[in-house]
Amino acid sequence: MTRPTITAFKASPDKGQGLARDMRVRWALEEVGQPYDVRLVTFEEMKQPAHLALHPFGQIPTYEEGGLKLFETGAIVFHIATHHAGLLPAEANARARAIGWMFAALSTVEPPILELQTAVILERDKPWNGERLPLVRDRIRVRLRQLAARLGDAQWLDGAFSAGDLMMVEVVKRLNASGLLNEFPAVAAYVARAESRPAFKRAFDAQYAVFKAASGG
Ligand code: GTB
Repeated sequence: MTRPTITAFKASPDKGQGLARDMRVRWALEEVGQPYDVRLVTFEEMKQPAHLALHPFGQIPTYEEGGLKLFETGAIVFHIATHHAGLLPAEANARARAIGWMFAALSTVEPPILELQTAVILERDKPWNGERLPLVRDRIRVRLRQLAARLGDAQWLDGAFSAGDLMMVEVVKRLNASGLLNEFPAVAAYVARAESRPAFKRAFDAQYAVFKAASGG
């Protein structure tokens, strides 16, 4: 594989806490042992034609590899997982199920979590926010309860760690600040287990180094 280049925030609003979505791509690349380059972009640059040619919605991350230009973390992680060993099982049915978990993370579990972020950050001054927040939190609880039930005593969602777990953990760990994960110890332990993987740590450290360098540290 040609060495890929991804984009990430020059100044991530999370101050390097690994919440921006380039973490998903960095982590996948670290899991499969593929070195990569990072081009940092400002919010202004993300809305300029050069970046919009890579990402029609003016967001990060993007992924360039030879002639391939990709956006959307689901597509990028899937591409990495299909071109390297380590993130998807070889057996066809197990592979299909792992891909299913990637979709479940992005289309079933992530939407209410994004709603919560919207409610907390963008809608906090609305007069109806006090009524909306508990509804959204309950919608997330439903998903976390179902996820905990499926995990049971297992380490990962379906056999060995896969791109499905990577995506699910990336989605669920955005709840860290909400306190909701504490209500579901099996899910919290699942996230902690994933975060203790050496590849996760390398990815986290790499994106944190961007914040440290920018803040003079
Ligand atoms: N569905 C797309 C994908 O999965 O690739 C979503 C991409 C996306 O939302 N990108 C965000 C972005 O570029 C960064 S990750 N936003 C800028 C814009 O839309 O103008 C979202 C994000 C941003 C900041 C934090 N944070 O600071 O905690 C967490 C997550």
